[in-house]
Amino acid sequence: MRLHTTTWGKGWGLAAKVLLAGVLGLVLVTGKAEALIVDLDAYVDMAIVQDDLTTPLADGSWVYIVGSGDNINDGLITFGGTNLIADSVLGDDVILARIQIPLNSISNSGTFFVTVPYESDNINYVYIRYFNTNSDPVTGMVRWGTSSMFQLGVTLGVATVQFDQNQQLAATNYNNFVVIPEPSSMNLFVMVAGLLWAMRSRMRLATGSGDGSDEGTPTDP
Ligand SMILES: [Ca+2]
Repeated sequence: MRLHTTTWGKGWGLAAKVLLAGVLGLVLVTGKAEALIVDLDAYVDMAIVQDDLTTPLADGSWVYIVGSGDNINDGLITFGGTNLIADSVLGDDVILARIQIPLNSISNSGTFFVTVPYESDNINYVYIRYFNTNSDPVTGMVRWGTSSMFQLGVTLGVATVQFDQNQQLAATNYNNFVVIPEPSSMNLFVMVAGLLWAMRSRMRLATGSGDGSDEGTPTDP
């Protein structure tokens, strides 16, 4: 009887191993079919300049690499009328990377070079958005601009885009940038504050239960 049980145990062990191998194989195969991650080599050759059209953007200035499914730059989210949110996209646009000049380039050159992985199934076009500021996050009155849209052509798993090939890029737009807290984090803050308040009240009730003088009337410290 004991021997019989052991044999069953071995059988199950083998079955489990075969099943696990099958599941792993399936995960590997489907994983390969789904994620077509491609490297984008993104750079500018000529300096991105300030609004005087001469001075390169200072070291530390922000450049966002933005992808899109279609060939339309859908722009930034506006807030309170004319304010813009730097870290925002609309439509099918996706921020692929945020970098600071002169990444992988020489100081005061107003240029950069960066390799950014992206999903080639969803992203067919790419552009850059650049700011004449090193403020993090980008806030206040800031000069900025965007490049043209460039279609991505993948060769041997790499797409290469030089963003200044049709024009010298200049930060000539001038807008006020704001940062608003995300609704989810605001809700979390209110919830945690509420929990702390409830715990404080409860602790006061527990400690004050001896004399019963000021139970349930929490006051500010
Ligand atoms: Ca788009």
